[in-house]
Amino acid sequence: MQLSACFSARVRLWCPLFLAFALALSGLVASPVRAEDGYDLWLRYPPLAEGARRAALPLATRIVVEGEDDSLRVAGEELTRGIGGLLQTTPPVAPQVSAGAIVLGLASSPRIEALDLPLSDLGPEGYLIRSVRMEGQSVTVIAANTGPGVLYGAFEWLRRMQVGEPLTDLDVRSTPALRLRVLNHWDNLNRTVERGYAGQSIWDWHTLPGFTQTRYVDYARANASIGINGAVLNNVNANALSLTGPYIAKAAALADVFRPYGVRVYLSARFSAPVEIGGLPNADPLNPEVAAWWRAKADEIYAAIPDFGGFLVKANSEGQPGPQDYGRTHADGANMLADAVAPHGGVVMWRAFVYSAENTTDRARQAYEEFVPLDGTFRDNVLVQVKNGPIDFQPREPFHPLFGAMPRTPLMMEFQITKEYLGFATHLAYLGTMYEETLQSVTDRPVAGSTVADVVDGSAEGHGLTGMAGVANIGSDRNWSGSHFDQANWYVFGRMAWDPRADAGPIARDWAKRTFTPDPEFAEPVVEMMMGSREAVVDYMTPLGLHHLMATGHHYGPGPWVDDLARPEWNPAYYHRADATGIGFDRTASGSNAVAQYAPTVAARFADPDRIDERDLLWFHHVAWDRPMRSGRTLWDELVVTYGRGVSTVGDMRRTWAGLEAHVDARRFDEVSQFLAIQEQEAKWWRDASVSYFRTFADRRLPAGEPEPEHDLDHYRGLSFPFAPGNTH
Ligand code: GCW
Repeated sequence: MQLSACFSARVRLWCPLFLAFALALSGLVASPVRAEDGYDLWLRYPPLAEGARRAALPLATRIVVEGEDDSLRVAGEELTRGIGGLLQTTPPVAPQVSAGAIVLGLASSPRIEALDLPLSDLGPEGYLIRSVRMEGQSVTVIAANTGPGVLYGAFEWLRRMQVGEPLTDLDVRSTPALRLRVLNHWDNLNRTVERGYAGQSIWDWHTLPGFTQTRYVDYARANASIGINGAVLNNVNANALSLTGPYIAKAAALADVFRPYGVRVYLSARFSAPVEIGGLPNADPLNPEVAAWWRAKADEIYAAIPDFGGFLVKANSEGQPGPQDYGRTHADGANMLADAVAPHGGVVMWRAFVYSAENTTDRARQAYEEFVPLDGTFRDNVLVQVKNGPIDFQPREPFHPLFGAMPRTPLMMEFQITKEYLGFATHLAYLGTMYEETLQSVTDRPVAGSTVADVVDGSAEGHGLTGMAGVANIGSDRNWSGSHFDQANWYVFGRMAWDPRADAGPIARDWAKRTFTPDPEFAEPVVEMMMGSREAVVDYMTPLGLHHLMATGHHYGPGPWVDDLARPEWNPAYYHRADATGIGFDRTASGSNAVAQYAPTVAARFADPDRIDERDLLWFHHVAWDRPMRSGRTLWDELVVTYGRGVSTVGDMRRTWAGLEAHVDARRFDEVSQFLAIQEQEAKWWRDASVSYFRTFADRRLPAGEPEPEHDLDHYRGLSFPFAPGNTH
């Protein structure tokens, strides 16, 4: 096409495109702004508004990196990248201090020592950011005892700049409350991800160790930016091959990429590996040959990965092998592995998510019954990893009764970031409120007023070894998490692992500002939407303490009617116990008495239907359909109204988002809009199916104004989704 042709009317429409293309090719104009696809997560560095940019320029004139250290180097790189984007200028990296320099340094470096800063009690990962005079110049010092500490400080400085917080007169210090802040990837070696909704596994095992994608670096950057310092690479339903030489080499290649970012590699260990890949006749933890095999295996791993973190183990749970196969206890198994990694400084994270096919007691009681008698018998380098609630990552559970009940054992929190039970990646549910609810729950154990956070951070029971695990929602999708808003759940997990007393709201605000725009006209409504979003899911899926009502296997959609599965506790009907008299699981003294596993004060509140928070009512009580609720409605009416409230909240969320189009790039705006539309449909499906089903027991009318379900119960029961994602069994 000739340029002159552009002036003819016939081709006018195509010409702007052609001109842009031609100019871009000839280098006359910058290439168009890259479409926002979510890849950059919260580490987006678009230019600040002009006023803010000008105010910040004198505070970022150069970067001084004090010391030879890989973490300092990448901290400098991140500042260069961040300042380059936000302030549209590239500060030189130079050794001389000048006004407005940012000085990154280790406590041990002479120029930092000369400042006499209070660094000694920052520990290995804390940092200090201070506006000081150094060699006669006003500078910002970011200092720590280790490289990762400095990197965390650099990310905090960038965060402040992104969200528009002051950067002058700084005196910021922060230390993580927990030592292990780890992601658990439930990733299989064939790249499927158990309960993963974001594409394939991020780990391309086939091309490792020869090829390490830049995505691995960006993964490590993202983790470091929120303080995550560990990654368990493979599924807890583990394949023993992960522990063979070739796979150790692959894990080592990842560890090399992650090391500058302070992220250590861990592996899930299959308990029967000595049999499967070691050729031993059994995996009995008290068999000296088995213990020797694990010691040699640990030595082999540490030779390849000197800072290997240790093992995560799911044993004697849902068909996984374990010490009980040989009549031994969880402690026997954990201690044997702990002895293998102890000489190298490693840990064992032994999961308490156990329930047994033979045991007919209430599933909610089983972990407590198996683990409490073992308190005090675990090695010093073992943590027992406990899910937030006693069943299984439900939209709402009361806190797990093990918290506070094993004072001589470090208990590590396990949250699920991937939304197995909260609408997969399509439903918008910010989990910060759920994490906060659990962490701030009062256990009244070991002392009155103790909270779950006090137990997890070791302060209540005097443990130095502490941690929090999050089941990752990360995959090969361009936006990492399967949806833009699910990135917030990765983000808030990291932030709460650093500070388990943090509130969910400010973290949501930070995330929204960094991920989209700091403009409060966008951020405020979005934060409000996020803060109510998980409650909406609870309302439309499992209101008032109901739980485990999802369809079988994949857990996609409602299946409250399922009652024919092999094991009783796999059936939703086992959990809701609806009948002509009422609904709910009696876990008081007249029922399973699981309530007695809590501290007496807490148990007394949960056991009293008049005192318990109604959000947990049907978790602990079988309640008559006509029981009056605090609203004045009967239970049946309240149930139906609550389901409906969940659906209408999603409608509100859609309207909120629709009003924010001007603030968001087209692609992300549209993708979120489409997911919200799916969520509204599926919320209604949940509500309609559940109401249709439970009314067969309640045999009562719907409360006035509540619409009839769209279809009859048979319709909902007949739906089937054989290929719903995340179900890799
Ligand atoms: O929530 C259940 C999941 C399983 C998972 C198990 C666990 C890894 O449905 O897929 O297996 O929990 O936590 O071990």
